[in-house]
Amino acid sequence: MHAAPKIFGIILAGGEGKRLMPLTADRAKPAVPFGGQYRLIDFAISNLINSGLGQLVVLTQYKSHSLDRHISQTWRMSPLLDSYVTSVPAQQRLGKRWFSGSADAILQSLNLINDEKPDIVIVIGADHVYRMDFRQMLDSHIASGARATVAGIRQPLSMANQFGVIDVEPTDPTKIRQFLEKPQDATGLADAPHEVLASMGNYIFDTDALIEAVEADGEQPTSNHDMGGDIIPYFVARGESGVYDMKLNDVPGSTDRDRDYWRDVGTIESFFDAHMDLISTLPIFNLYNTQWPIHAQTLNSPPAKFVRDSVGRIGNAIDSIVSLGSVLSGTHLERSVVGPWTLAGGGSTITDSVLFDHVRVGQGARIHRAILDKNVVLADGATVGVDRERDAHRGFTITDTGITVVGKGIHVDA
Ligand code: ADQ
Repeated sequence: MHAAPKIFGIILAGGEGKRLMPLTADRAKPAVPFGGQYRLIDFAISNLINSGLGQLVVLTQYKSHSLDRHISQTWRMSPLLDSYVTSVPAQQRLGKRWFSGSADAILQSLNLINDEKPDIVIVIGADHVYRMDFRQMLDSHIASGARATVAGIRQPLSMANQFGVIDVEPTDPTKIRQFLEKPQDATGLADAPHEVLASMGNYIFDTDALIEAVEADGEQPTSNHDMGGDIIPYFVARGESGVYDMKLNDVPGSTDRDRDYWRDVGTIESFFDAHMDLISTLPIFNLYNTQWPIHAQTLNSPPAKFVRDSVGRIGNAIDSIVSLGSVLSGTHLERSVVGPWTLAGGGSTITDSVLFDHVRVGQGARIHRAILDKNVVLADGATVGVDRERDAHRGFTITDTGITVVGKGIHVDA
């Protein structure tokens, strides 16, 4: 019997997340809060840990302070079990510069791989909401003999320009024939013309192959040094790339509704929609699957509380998530997600909204179809998402579908 391969995990967490502004004004995209008590990166790390992988590094660069703090507070692992998650900033080993792309981030971090000497390296992104058992992808990588394997999932053709699009070899569906990064004119699949097989941005490499590829890429002055745009096409051109179809992935405890769930929450719209998926009565993504837990920071906080206010108005929540430490006093909350330590006062109404932590909502305030970042304060009687013109005039971000976003710490007057 062969010894199990030694595996090393790299989580790419250096993206700016421009399309999530203003939520990324002050923090890296993987550190953006999600679902009340999580941060986006918790999904990637939980999936790796639940897959039995424990040697993990997170490559950071852009506004990484809150991400670093979150990783050290939430993901301290046991040195006794030889498990760790550490965050590693751009190390400027190859000159005084930051990472110029995700492949450059790996090139600059090759010392980490050389120290661990793994057989296989898993490289994944940090900003998706999903469950995935990477052991199953690993089995497929080993069985196919590919030197690089890309995880693929079906997505609407209309979104093809946001993804790497995989064209599988007709005679061998475990091999990639062509890979196009964010094509403008993709064609649909033969059996589903309105869908494409999209790269999930999750890859498995034989270690020597990854080192060879990022070193060769580093010598190319015209390269963007991008995993999707440069490294995967390098393996495809050499006929060495495999594909793992996510529909084969069977995560313990998944329901029929959330088995195929995977959301790139890179835009305000998709971020908002993914929250709404959590709170539907039969959740489209089930946070309550104890067989494949998504771990979050342990909060040393009292429970959430719902009370009448001083004049007897009822505080209640319907079809909502309310995190620890929050108090709704005479507040009506519906179809919303509320982060930790948020306080809402009597006669206020919050509908179809996402509130991060430490938000203060004054008496009689009204919030509708809005995202409120940490430490936002609404004065008594203030509104957000009710009068779009006024919101725009106050400098809030408003999306095409009318979601109002209020940035961190802003005070909203009546
Ligand atoms: P994108 O998400 O557009 O497409 P990218 O912006 O490179 O690609 O982000 C991928 C991951 O790498 C993210 O987690 C990001 O934070 C991180 N990252 C980006 N630049 C980095 C850097 N310089 N240092 C460290 N980390 C960095 C990718 C693939 C597509 C695929 C989609 C799936 O390129 O082929 O379809 O992901 O969403």
